Amino acid sequence: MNIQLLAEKIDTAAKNAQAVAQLTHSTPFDVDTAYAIQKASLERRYERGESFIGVKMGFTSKAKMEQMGVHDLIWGRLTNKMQLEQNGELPFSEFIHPRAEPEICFRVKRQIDRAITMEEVKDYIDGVAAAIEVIDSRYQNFKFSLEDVIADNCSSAALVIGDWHSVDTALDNLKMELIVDGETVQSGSSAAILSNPWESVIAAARLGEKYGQVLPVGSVIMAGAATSAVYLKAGQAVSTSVEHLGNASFTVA
Ligand code: OOG
Ligand code: MG
Repeated sequence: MNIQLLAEKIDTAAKNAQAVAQLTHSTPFDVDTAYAIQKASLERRYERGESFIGVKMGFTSKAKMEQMGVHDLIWGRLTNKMQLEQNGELPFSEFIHPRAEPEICFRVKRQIDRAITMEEVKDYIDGVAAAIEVIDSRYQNFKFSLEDVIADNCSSAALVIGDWHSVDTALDNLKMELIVDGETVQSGSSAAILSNPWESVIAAARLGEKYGQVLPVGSVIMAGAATSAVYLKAGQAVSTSVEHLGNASFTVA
């Protein structure tokens, strides 16, 4: 199997906003190979000048697992090109079928290069924030297997992060809403994220160690959506409101 060729295929689909058939339909591969394809596709982005800014965790809530029919924790890589400014614009034409979901984001204070425990996790993080993740599967009809979504960098497409708050903010049961044009379209609790979003940081450290992805100082960890994701349309105003953490917002251009 040619990992570089598969990486090129999925990277080109993302770059040109052109959906492709699931890679495993023509070339079956396992989860470790899927992460190797993800890594190789990200190398292509880095060669174009993008830089790594952190990781996103996926399928950390039941709502997401059920919506997408995939039941394993996954992780993908985020780059600076994906990050929108707070109240910035998402250029709709650069995506295939983008969806938004409400998340919580963590900022790394001390380099994470190994698995960490719940007792020490706050030594490694210096901020938490409300965030929105925009996902955009490069596969037709937004349908994929576990291996295909991992190879596709877990549908990572864009993100916006709100103001940073203290790590002492309790995160275990915060109301989280996704609001489109002033209407609440999704509502849930941060408890839906692995019972407690801090568990996502621990999972990110464990998977980072396993797959050789260091999280440098200042990088971010997106904890995964608490609710289902919602399709976007040009012209919409989108925001997430998280109890005690404020908002993150963008408009769809
Ligand atoms: C995969 C990404 C899942 C999350 O927060 O659970 C994810 C997808 O749903 O396309 O980002
Ligand atoms: Mg997500």
